[in-house]
Amino acid sequence: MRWRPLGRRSLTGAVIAALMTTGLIPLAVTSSARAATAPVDSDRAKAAAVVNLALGRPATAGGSNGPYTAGNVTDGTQASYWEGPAGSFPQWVQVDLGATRTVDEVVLKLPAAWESRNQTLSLQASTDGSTFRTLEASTGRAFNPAQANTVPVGLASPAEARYVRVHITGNTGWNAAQLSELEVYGDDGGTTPPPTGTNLARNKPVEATSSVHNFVAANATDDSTSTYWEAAGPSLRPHRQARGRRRRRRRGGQAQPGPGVGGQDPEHPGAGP
Ligand SMILES: [Ca+2]
Repeated sequence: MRWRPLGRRSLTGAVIAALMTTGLIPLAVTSSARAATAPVDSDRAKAAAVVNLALGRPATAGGSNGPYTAGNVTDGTQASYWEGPAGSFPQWVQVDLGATRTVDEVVLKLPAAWESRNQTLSLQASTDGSTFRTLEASTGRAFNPAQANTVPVGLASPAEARYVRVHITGNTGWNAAQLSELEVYGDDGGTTPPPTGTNLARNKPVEATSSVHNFVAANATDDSTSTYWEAAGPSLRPHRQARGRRRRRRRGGQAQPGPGVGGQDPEHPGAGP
């Protein structure tokens, strides 16, 4: 049988498969493999959209009016709101997500029954809390009770952010900046807990003080009961020494002190300290 070279397509597939196996390229670059094994973007967006990364997270503002403090924008209650100092613009309110996340949508709310108004605002983001960049440029955003005073703002492209800030320069309905909820959606960073019963150690890195032959530590986390880890022999020596001393006592002999107690190793005379 004659050897036949692989066609270009087969060869490319083989190379990609080898690189994927060794982790040199991510799965995402192979569109056909991605379609077969990973959820498509729309599915991921739907799954991510149910997680409000800002809920319950610390919120701060440049200023507040009495009891209408910044924490009201992340308490999950649309009826409670933050309000900036009267007659003072611009104002800002921000949330700390606790870690840098990939954000793709921000939803702004005012109490659902309030009469309609426009607030001129921009969205900003930061990864360190001090340097902010613009996510969405300043524009008038319409809060309308017909839409439950809810304003979803889909980002033009996903952004890395730990701090998401709403910067407000005007409000047609009240002489102050106002916001009742600042919701942030995106990748939760894998913080969703795994299903109950998941073996968290499976295929994770593992170490041991020693091993013998191919009975390596990784055998303890490979999810196979037919492979096992075994420590190297020398680590068992103290037990063997103790057994030898017990035998000598039974024969009426005098046990010799072992290493570490001032004597010599009975198995290796001259090897003591
Ligand atoms: Ca609230």
